[in-house]
Amino acid sequence: MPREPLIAIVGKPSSGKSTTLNSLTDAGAKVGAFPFTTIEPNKATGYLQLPCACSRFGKEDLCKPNYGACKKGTRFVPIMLLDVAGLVPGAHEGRGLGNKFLFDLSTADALIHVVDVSGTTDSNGKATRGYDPLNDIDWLQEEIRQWVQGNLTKNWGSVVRRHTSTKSMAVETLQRQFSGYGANMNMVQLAINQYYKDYQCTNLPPLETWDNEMITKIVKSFLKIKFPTVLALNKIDHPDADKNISKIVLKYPNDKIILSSAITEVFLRKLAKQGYVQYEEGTEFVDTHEDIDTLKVMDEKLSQRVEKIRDLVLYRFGSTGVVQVLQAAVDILDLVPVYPVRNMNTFTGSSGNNVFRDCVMVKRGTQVGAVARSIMGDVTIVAIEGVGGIKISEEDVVDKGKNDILSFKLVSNN
Ligand SMILES: Nc1nc2c(ncn2[C@@H]2O[C@H](COP(=O)(O)OP(=O)(O)OP(=O)(O)O)[C@@H](O)[C@H]2O)c(=O)[nH]1
Ligand SMILES: [Mg+2]
Repeated sequence: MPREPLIAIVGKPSSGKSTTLNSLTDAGAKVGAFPFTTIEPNKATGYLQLPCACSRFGKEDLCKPNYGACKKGTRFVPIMLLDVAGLVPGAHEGRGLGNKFLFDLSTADALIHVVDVSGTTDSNGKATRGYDPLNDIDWLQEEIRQWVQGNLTKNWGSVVRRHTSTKSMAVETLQRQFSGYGANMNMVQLAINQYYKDYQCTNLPPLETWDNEMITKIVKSFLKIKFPTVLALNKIDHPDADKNISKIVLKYPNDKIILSSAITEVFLRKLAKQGYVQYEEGTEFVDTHEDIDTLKVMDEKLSQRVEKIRDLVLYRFGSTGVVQVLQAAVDILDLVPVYPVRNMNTFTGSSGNNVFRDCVMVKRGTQVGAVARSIMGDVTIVAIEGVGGIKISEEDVVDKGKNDILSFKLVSNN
């Protein structure tokens, strides 16, 4: 099976990264109102919610995934999340926890940048009041850019010498230099295309002539492809959040922005576990004893807190936002669920009656043949079938709801 997508949670100290991780998983990462609470990265599995293929065929009762879960036709697909140490201005030069943190996120497929919009922490994560988080987005991206660029240009002289002596193409040399970030040729080519788009040109100058300005441009375009980013504007439950949110949304009209209150999600999930409320994750619906009498009765203080959460977060913003943050990260990665099945009539696996046991997230537009190889490994595939036993060509591509239920016929199966 291809590895699950890895999404890293980044941001300055105390912005709420670990709380966001905890709100999406059962991680129990340490949370604290002081900078650098997290030093070693925390990894945990979050679940992306999406409509499952079983609901298209009325087979919800038979759907028992190998990984994750399916509840009444809503599939919970596992996604790996990584919560890393806080980043401060100057990190690429070693300030704060510096490069170690940056190294931890090199294998991530996308980033969730948690921004504290309450204005109660400064750029180093120290408690304050009235801080303007508007610039946090720029400096954090710049830190990552400078780190990647520093790695690229550290031995630039020898990179160029090797490039010329081996008569390499720019895409090959860049791929070698970016391989530490898991970059393959395809990704580097996408980054070069992104560069053409960003700087409105149609070809690259020879690599041996690149100056710092040119390298900066290439690195910026590479980062857009390597680390597509969702901005999670966190702590929206705080009274000072509103004005900061509007400023950020105005300054970054093209960014994927989600409003969140991670602390509220953690609290609601805890109350639900303790039996005080029934809470549908990611929604505005919280039922208490007054709605469902099997739920535990809350004391006055707890009732007031839940009422406040309803007023300040759920009714105003529609939800705590964290489930949407994860959804947005998958959206920017442009991933669609693909269900490999053994039997196209029953949608079962190799044994048993349960349907759609596997689900993998695949980049939209990937060719069906490539999907087959990434799932089955290096085997000879005789044919690929879709729903209704229709033969699908290896060159056909995967899209939302199209070519997403597949059966691979191997040589040994015949
Ligand atoms: N009001 C409010 N506070 C929050 C929210 N999320 C986190 N916090 C608080 O912010 C502080 C920092 O939270 P953490 O999750 O530890 O932050 P972090 O980004 O992981 O911090 P480092 O590990 O130090 O980089 C804690 O006191 C949290 O309770 C939120 O949605 N609203
Ligand atoms: Mg932390």
